[in-house]
Amino acid sequence: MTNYDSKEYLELVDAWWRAANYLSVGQMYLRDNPLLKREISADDVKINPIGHWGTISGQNFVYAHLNRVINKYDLNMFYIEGPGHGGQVMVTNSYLDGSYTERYPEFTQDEEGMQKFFKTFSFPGGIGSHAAPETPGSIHEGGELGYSLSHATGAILDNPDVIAATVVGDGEAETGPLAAGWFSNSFINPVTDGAVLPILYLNGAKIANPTILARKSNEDLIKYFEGMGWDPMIVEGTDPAEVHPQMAETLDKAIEKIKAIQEEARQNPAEEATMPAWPVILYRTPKGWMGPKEWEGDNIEGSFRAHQVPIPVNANNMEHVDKLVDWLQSYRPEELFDENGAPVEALQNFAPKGEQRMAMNPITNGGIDPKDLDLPNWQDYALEIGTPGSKTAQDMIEFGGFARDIVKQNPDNFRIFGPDETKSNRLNKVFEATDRQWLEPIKAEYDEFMSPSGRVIDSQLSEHQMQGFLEAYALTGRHGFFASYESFFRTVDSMITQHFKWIRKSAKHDWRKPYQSLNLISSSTVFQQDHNGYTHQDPGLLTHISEKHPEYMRAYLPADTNSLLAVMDKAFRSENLINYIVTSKHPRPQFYSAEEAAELVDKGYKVIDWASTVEAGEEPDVVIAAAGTEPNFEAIAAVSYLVKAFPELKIRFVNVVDLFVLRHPDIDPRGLTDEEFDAVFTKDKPVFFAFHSYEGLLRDIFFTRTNHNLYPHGYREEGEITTPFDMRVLSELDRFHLAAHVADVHYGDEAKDFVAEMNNWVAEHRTYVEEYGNDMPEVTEWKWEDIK
Ligand SMILES: Cc1ncc(C[n+]2csc(CCOP(=O)(O)OP(=O)(O)O)c2C)c(N)n1
Repeated sequence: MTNYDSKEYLELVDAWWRAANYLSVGQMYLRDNPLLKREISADDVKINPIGHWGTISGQNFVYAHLNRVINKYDLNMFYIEGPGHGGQVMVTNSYLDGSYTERYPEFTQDEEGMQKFFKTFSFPGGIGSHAAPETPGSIHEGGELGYSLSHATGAILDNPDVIAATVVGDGEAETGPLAAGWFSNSFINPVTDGAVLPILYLNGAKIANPTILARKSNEDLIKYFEGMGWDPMIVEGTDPAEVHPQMAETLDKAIEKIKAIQEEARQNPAEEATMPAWPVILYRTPKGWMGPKEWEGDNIEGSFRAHQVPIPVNANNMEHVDKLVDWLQSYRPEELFDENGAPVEALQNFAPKGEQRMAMNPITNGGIDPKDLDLPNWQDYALEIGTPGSKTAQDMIEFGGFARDIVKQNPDNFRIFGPDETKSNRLNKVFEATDRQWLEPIKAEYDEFMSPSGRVIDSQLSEHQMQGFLEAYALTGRHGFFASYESFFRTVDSMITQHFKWIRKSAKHDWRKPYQSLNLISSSTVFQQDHNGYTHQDPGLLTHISEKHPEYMRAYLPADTNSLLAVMDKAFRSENLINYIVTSKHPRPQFYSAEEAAELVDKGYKVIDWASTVEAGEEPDVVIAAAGTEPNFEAIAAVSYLVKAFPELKIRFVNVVDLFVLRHPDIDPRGLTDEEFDAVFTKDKPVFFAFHSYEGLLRDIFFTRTNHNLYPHGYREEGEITTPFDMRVLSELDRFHLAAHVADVHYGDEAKDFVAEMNNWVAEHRTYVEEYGNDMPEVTEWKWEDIK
């Protein structure tokens, strides 16, 4: 029987740590001579050593100790590297336990493999310097700091046996998202979810500054964490001989506490769970621990100066190479690697086995038991349209019915996230099937739909947390969506970018399994902000995502309920995408039948015959196009004014749902060919495009097409607290401006009476809203009438 608590076992932990440190320093500086078997020369050293030493040895120490508790307690554990810039941590540890070689067979566990392994790190054609998608065992890049706790939590939801060991940098802990991340414990159910074990790594410094938390006393840190409901446990010191037993005892205590919490909670149903005080380890060791102590009189160990490459040795500067050699030899590599360069047997035995190696845990590669969603038929929720526009409904309310039944049919792998907005975004029907998961006390007389167990997590006002939860939930093989206000999606546009980069890079590795798509629903949009105004208006995320690689990005602008349902069905069935859906939650006329919606989503656009006056195959005088709910509504109303005044005008009306299919195939492989595009938008006829977002995106699309005769009517950065219709008038996206513009361009002076009439309506509208604070009957009572 192994005695995991013996001095000998801790010596093994120490040997593992030294081996990981040796490999990490080698990766930073060396391109050859990995075991220093011959005298080191400039050819052996990299010209540009790259790496972040400061975080590495301290994390290697944690990793070694986590291996110990995995062995001791037979754990299902994986590693999240908050300060992911310490890329060597995960690659060297996975190289040591053999998993790196299993993923990348050319990096053998011998001298030749080690040489390649050193050279490849942060080297052209090699691997990145972070815990990147190519890193076995990683679901978290850690390049953009702040999301480690959000990702850890998203991963362990509905994975009751898993522990996410999560190293949080003390610099990282100063970011808004990470500070918000400590509240994750309000949402983890000890019965049905796993556990997050945060290890706050107080190494004292960032790139060039001390860290705030590290300068606080242990007493203050304990108050801080206890106040947030955690059970803080301290590990600190500078002498490994003292810190090893401390870390071992503390991790034992933490693991035993997690097990005790779960065991006790699991005596009862999840609905009766209460919020436990989960352990958090406050781990205080010096930055750059056990590396160079000082350089030319300045402290390195313990200082910000340890952050990157701590001593100036490179192929062009070999003056102090002896210091590098001393540093590498200080780990006593001869005890760690055999003559051929393989880890010695004792280390191989120490490594956890199979999928218990953190780098091989299936949760980190597509999930433990990924299942497709069991989706109800979206058409069962579709509205009967009758005469287009005759019926009014709220798209998000109707979609809520579909989402409710998805929840019912997928009780443990579908979740809905939001920053306090599920109700505001009108997903009320979801609460017929489930509650909000919330482990804080519930006050029945004040609260609504709250329970320790539920499929909705929306009780923390943090877009970062919700985005991070969903990202990790999807990265670990589950499904869901995050619904938020359009303008505040901008607070996480950088996270969306990072996620896109992750799936894009992952797709290049055969061993990486595909991911569920990330479904982001943007409601409460720019054109209906009558009680919030300008601060709540920003449709610019569409432009932001349009700049990313098209294979991974979708922008959907469903104009009504049926289109939204068809879009969501497609989104839920997709893989490896970011589906960004912009939709309305307000009462709106409904235009498209389920059949039309299916075609709109399948092809991405459709010429709408009932709103066109030109026959199929005939050349129109003008094309009127729309993308988005209000743009579609206003453009259709504009058609009705034009048809009455100019019955001979040949109008082609087009609705666009999948915006990016309009792009040229040179830019987007899914884009329409020139022939297809011209067949809809013509080669030269004026195109009036009512558009939900900034007009530059449309101009960009048309720039690559033959037809440059584009008149975009999009959001013109004119915001106000005003009526819904006035919001459109301010950007000249309304029916009157649109119709006047079409007539003026096509008929010129001949249309001046009509243009004057439209301008009068705009003037009347202005007087009316300023008098009554409401939209005028000409607008509110307008109904589509058959034009055929
Ligand atoms: C959001 C974000 N802002 C800034 C940076 C640049 N940066 C990289 S490392 C670092 C310091 C990190 O300190 P800490 O989290 O304590 O990590 P460690 O000391 O363990 O390296 C900074 C500011 C970043 N990567 N992400």
